[in-house]
Amino acid sequence: MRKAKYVPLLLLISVAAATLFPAILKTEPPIKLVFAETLSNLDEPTPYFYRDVAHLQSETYFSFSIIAYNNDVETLYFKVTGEAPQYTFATVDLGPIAQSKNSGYRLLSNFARRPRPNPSEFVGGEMEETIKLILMAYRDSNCTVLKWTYERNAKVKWINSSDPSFTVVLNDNFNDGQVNGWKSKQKGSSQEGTMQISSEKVLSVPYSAYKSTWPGYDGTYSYEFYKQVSVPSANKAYAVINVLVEGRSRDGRHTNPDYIYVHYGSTQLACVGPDVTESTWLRFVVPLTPGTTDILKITVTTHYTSSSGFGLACDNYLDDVLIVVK
Ligand SMILES: [Ca+2]
Repeated sequence: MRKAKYVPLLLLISVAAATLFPAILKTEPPIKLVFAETLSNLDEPTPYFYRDVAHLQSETYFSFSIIAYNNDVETLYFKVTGEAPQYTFATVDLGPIAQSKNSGYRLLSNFARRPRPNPSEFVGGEMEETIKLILMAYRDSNCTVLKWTYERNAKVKWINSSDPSFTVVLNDNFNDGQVNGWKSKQKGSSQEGTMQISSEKVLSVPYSAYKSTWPGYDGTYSYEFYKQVSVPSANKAYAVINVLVEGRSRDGRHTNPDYIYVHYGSTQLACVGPDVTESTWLRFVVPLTPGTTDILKITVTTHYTSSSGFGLACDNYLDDVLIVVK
């Protein structure tokens, strides 16, 4: 009974506060863009993306997973591009987003490219640069009447894991034919298995760690590939993880890997998707907390399908997992 008395009073205070102090309410911009890769720090003004220059080709490509928001009162037509010294950005058409809706996760695949930075320009094996993503909202489907522009900066933190400033504390390249404690299981299941060794797809010859996954049913399921790691005390620590996913096909049907996430413990450090690029090595670089021991985990969420009762698996490969500290 006493509780019931207090509820209207609290409501009244909330309404009064909103009426008297509208400035304290968080105001949303008419349109905005967030990086899905950094969902854990969405409200940070400049989210960080990490890249490792070691063993990169002469040109490197960037893919971003974003969500675009339309907080306006009419449907708008969205485009996104970017700008930064040394970078070349594509302009991607995101299509219409209705009022008060968002685009959902969108993968800007190979959205930006940049010549490989020269490691001699790095200080202590690190280098930082700022990129700007520009979201544009138009009133018409031909994108001629621009209504809003929203800019969002992000930092790209480059490391050179081969730099003598860094100490390599883990190097799982699987080249001795051992899986080095990497395990796998279906998300939510207690049935744990070990990964296997493969020579089919490798980043460093002759072997990678591998797991073929098939849940037994058509539908969307997630599988986790993980290992407990110890990060020694240091000023900074990074993990570099290379992943290749490939869904199998038959009779025109295809099992489609959709998202890849990286977690350290319960913290999500990276997310790419939907419809992640298949059959190519994707490199994730994430910061770890020095002086901690926890589970380093890669999660792959896949749309599984079958044909004539034949389950089409997803093949998941892992190679050259590094942890470096300085
Ligand atoms: Ca290898």
